[in-house]
Amino acid sequence: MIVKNDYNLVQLQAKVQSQLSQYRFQHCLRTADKAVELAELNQGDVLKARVAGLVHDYAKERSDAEFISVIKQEHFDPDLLNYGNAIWHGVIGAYFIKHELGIYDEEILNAVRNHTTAAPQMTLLDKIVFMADYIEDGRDFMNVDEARQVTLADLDDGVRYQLTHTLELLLNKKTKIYPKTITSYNAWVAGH
Ligand code: DGI
Ligand code: FE
Ligand code: FE
Repeated sequence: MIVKNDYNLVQLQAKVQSQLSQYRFQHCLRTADKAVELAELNQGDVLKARVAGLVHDYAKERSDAEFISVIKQEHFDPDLLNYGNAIWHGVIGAYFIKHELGIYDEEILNAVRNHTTAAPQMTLLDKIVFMADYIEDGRDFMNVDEARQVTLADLDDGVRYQLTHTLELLLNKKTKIYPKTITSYNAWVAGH
């Protein structure tokens, strides 16, 4: 078992790399770097930020069948079956990270679970990973520079920015929205 604060980052990187395409592995490395930067800026735990950033998309390239079998066998909320990889790779991804990478730190696992949908209540590490994923140096969506500026000035404003823009995107694409995405938006952005 990996002892807290005793992560073998070289070994961990190799394991993450073995599960991902080169393109997505590089995204994980950049997310880890950005998470460290945000942790330093916000007095967060730099090591946990690096580990969580590195592993956050660990399960992203698993097959739907593998996720479905874990949802059923491990008794996750069956409503998850109505969604897909976009939601599964974080929520169920934490299960793979725990059992395959031996990361038992619930703060890190929760940051992974919350990295796509955010959550009504977020820890500093949750926010760091949520935002690092969005603004890492390889991102090039429209307004990414504005997202970076807002986030570096105030992490909570960054969370609000991402929640607003992602919800807009999902609505425009008529994508099915996971309930937690809405409750996060309500908690962070919506007025009374
Ligand atoms: O895994 P990444 O691409 O690095 O980033 P991510 O995990 O933050 O987001 C993955 C995708 O999930 C992104 O295109 C936005 C989408 N998404 C966010 N909230 C929801 C969602 N998709 C669905 N179907 N429902 C949601 O509530
Ligand atoms: Fe992701
Ligand atoms: Fe990501």
